[in-house]
Amino acid sequence: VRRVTEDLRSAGEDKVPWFPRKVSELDKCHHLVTKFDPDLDLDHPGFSDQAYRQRRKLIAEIAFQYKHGDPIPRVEYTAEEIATWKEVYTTLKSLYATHACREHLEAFELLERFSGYQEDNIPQLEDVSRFLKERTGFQLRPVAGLLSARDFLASLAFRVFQCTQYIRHASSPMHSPEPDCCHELLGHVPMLADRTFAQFSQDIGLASLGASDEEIEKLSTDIGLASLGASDEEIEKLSTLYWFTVEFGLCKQNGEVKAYGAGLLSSYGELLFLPYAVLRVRENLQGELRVGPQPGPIASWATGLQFPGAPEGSGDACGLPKHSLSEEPEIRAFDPEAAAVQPYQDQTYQPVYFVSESFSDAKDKLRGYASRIQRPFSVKFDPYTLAVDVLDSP
Ligand code: HBI
Ligand code: FE
Repeated sequence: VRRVTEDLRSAGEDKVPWFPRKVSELDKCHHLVTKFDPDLDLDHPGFSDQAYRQRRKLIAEIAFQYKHGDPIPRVEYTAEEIATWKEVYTTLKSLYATHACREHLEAFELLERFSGYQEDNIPQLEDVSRFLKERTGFQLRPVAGLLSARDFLASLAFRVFQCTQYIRHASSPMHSPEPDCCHELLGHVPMLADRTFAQFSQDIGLASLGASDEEIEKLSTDIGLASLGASDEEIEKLSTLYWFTVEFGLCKQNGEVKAYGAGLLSSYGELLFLPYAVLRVRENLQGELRVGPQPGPIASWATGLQFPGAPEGSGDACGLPKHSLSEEPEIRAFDPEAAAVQPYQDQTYQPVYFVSESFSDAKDKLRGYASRIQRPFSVKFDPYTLAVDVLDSP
């Protein structure tokens, strides 16, 4: 047994699944999840629209052909696609001043000035990628749809954001079951222009590299070794952590609660709902917290229509949507250990939100969490070569 143990120890990194060591190897990180694919998901708004599905295939082809280092091919969007973008852009933008965090607002302004963010123009990924490279070194690469968590997180380790290029179906401008360019460009991109947030995102990615498969996990337990590398379970926890921060995170700014999660910043209904959530739970939070706008009635279309699956007439006297799991959402102080195992919702509003004191506080807490993940090696990103150095742990 001891010899096996030593073999495993000395082999170290060889005993964990393949993971990219340099940015060009992201060409192999292309495993899609078909959960919300318009060809396969009967509930997808574009399922019975052949023209939409054809269009999606055309745009997907760009992602399938793409190799690291290529300029991202431009898409000439149709008038219908631009009309969808316009509706999403104008509705969401009307909420940003009061609901979005400072970092998002600042980057958004720059994107409008320099990178083609306008209501009548869908920005081109190549232009946006250049902007991000200058700001934080993040770059985009086109992806055809929802990517496996492993591949998606691995890309973040290299400061690469895998970005969809197609737009949601015209019949449902305010909701998309899968990521689309509205979600990426309006929700994610402005945040990735912030240095601290960029580092936070990369740290989640680095923590995910080399997560071992169950086989190895079992073997290592059998021979009495501590876990060899982050397991699939660890990947699941990191994705959940990603969900409650990068997708649905809140932060405190000047005594107010603001949104920084891309899922919130690209969902009109849920973003609008935020002040109500804060009002209801304010007493549970430390320190005096105000909400931006005075809450007024929420338009019924923003509650009922936003989520087609929601029961008819759900919502209370002033039109507040009720949550599917709990009557009231909870807002808790950000804690990576708790966020990593919190069940989440991908069909309706979140039952729980985590609020960070600041991005650097969130980043420090995440680093602490990542350092407690057992791995037989450590990884270090080399910004000159965009490669990951794998170091044996002492
Ligand atoms: N794929 N294209 C794409 N976009 C995402 O935002 C995304 C993904 N795959 C997984 C994922 N996000 C997260 O939910 C985590 O599982 C990492
Ligand atoms: Fe996202």
